[in-house]
Amino acid sequence: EAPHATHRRREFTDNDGHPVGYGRMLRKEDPRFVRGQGKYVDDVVLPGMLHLAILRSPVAHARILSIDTSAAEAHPKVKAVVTGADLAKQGLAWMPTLSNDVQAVLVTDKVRFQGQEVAFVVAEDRYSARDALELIDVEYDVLPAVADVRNALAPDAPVIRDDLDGKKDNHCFDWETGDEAATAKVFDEAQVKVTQDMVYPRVHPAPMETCGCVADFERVAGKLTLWCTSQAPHAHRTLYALVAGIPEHKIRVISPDIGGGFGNKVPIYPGYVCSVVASIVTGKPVKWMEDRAENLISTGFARDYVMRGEIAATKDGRIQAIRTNVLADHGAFNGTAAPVKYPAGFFGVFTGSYDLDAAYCKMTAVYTNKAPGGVAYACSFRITEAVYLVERLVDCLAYELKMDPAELRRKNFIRPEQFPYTTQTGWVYDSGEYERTLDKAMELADYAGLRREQAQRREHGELMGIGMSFFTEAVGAGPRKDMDILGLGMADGCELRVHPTGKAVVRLSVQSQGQGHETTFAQIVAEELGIPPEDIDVVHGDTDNTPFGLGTYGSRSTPVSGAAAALVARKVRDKARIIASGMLECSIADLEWEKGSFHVTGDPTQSVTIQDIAMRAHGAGDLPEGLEAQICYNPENLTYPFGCYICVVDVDPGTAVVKVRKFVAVDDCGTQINPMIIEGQVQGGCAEGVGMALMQMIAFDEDGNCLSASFMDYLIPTALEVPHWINGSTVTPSPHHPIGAKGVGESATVGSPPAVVNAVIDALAPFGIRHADMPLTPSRVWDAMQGHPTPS
Ligand code: MCN
Ligand code: CUM
Repeated sequence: EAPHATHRRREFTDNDGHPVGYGRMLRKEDPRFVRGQGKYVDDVVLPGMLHLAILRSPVAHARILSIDTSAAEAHPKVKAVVTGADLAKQGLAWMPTLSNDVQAVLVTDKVRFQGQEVAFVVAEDRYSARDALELIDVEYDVLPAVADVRNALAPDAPVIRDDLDGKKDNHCFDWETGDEAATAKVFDEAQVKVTQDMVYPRVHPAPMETCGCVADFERVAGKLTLWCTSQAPHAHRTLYALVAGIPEHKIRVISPDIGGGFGNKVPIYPGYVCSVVASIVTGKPVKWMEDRAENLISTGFARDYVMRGEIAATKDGRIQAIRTNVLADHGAFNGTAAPVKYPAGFFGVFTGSYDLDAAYCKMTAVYTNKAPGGVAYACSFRITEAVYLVERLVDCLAYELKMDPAELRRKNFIRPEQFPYTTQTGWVYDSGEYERTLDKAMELADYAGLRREQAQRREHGELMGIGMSFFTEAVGAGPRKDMDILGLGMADGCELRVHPTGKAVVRLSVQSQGQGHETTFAQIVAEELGIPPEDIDVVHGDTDNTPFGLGTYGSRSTPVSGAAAALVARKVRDKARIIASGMLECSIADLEWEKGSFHVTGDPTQSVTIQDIAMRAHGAGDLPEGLEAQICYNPENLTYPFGCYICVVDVDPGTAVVKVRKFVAVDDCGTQINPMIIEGQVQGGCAEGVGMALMQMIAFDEDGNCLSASFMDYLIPTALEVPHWINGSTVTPSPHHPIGAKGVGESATVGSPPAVVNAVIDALAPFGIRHADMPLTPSRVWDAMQGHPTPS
């Protein structure tokens, strides 16, 4: 019996009795969340803390003639009132956006969207700060607004960005991908061509917690601490250093618990910068928290693409090419969050899951008098729009060919032996077994049975619809050679330290907003080291205590940071092996690893556990270092998760109300770390998809007034609008990811809207309708049933 055999490894199992680390483990963070013990930004209260409130423009487009702040300054509890002119004196009136544009922190010349930041007040309490906003007198010279993207390039359209040198129109950028000539040739010769215009309306992530921060600038130390609702604390810190000129080591960004991000918390908003300025000016900590209306009208929107899609095929349904022309509404400032080389995000994956001969996209992006942002809302960098386009087009083609949409998809899938597969727009899909996933979804939904039921119901005038979507996503940006945000390469660091008693701490550069990282990252390390997940602490969201990395969005945490966590654990295991060889007095080559312990090959009794090794690593003697490691992981490629969704709806013929009756989601995100969390992610995303497809739109009137500034108008789906979800999965590991995992956090928001819309259109087949635009509210569905095109 070896000296350490008394510490025999115990068999760690999860709640269902599965061995650690991967499996359905309950979330470690939930005990604090369900008890109301989460610590969010608004829970931060510092001695002497002041409160900031922002005055926002009531109109969408206007020159500022004058601002009178004297009455506000005279308010007894007001400490400071700051306007754009004040910021301009410090060179802080404008800040860079994530897309190399500039955005006004506070208006200096003119207002460019309703809700834009005009001035701020700092006061002793939140109420006084808000009261004092009423005392500021602003004279606006109102200008005509560009509220409809289709009018943005009209010759007489007012020029929104006259701040940009020589700007004479509202053109933002052009972008194209694919081979125009080759695609035109396929279209010229094709037997069947279908063209469909469609709009992906502007929507909003609307997380439960709005955006906000507490800025605390300590004058003596010259150090800024910023508690902030940030999905990317490290990237934000660097940008503050570059913009505000505060040395980077004197900035600490802390993202505490985040009450949902969904992309809303990727950009840097003027409110954060104002708070930093306010703390510097007053010498006190300053808190700013948006209210719901501010969040909905002024922060990162999503989508807003007007698309024309064309699909070419043979008569028997072989899809040959897809062509698309997009008019993209970027609002008043281009704040798109995507790697800088990708101004249209990853929209290039509009070729979907199909093996095409050619593809081409031409895009024109324009400025309008609407809030900036772009790409936020569980979008995988514009893949939502791409997947919607292709999955609607395929259904339109099925409609014209009178083919079953499921069979049309099956016929055109990229086949397993074609992976790695380079698409006609240059993306290299890593792995996929699409037909298996399709089969599983059809089986779970009883697709054949549903079609039979539908035929019977139609005989009685009932409107039942079955919709399918099959999506492929590209998630996990970098690699850093191709992908950066404002020069910061998209890679992630990770540090792992095993304490003497065998407990561990892993430090991440990504930031959870509800995805359960405290659980799943512990599980990744547990799987590699055999330390139980409950013994592994996950630290994130504090730039002073975590390694540099680009943060959580585009479902990149698992593909990038998850890989880093696995590799850093393997690095620690390699060190442990050296120590074990000393303890067991054998050569390294003679050691075998079994989760949690090393033993001498051929003699399992000669073994040491990872806990024994940890103690030894910190013990007396001449060992050079403890049991810890750090790495930075730069991914080789993106990962390409995929899935098949089937939605069943009933449309009330009398009221045009759509009821989602059944929804099957089969996802393939490669190796699964925690299937329970994956299901939760998918169910949440499907609910968002139902919201977008049926209920949600950030709408504007012709003067650019936002009509969706509250949850009375911007409808969030509740338990009443969503069905009981049926989840399934297949597992096709990523060949280049160390544990074969792909991202999943945005899959369902991407994949579900077309499934819902396809189902509604299928239900309306008796009316001869091929398309109607989201959101398919009762009035829009009713219009469609009367043969009227939907307004958009
Ligand atoms: N996971 C897993 N096995 C896999 C893939 C993922 O167990 N093969 C787990 C992960 O370990 C993680 C979760 O699923 O706990 C999501 O992982 P991943 O797909 O890597 O996505 P991220 O963690 O990077 O999360 C970002 C993604 C995005 S971009 C948006 S937007 C979104 C989403 O996550 N915002 C969310 N899901 C959200 N869920 C909540 N509750 N709140 C948000 O704001
Ligand atoms: Cu695009 S929403 Mo998410 O990437 O944070």
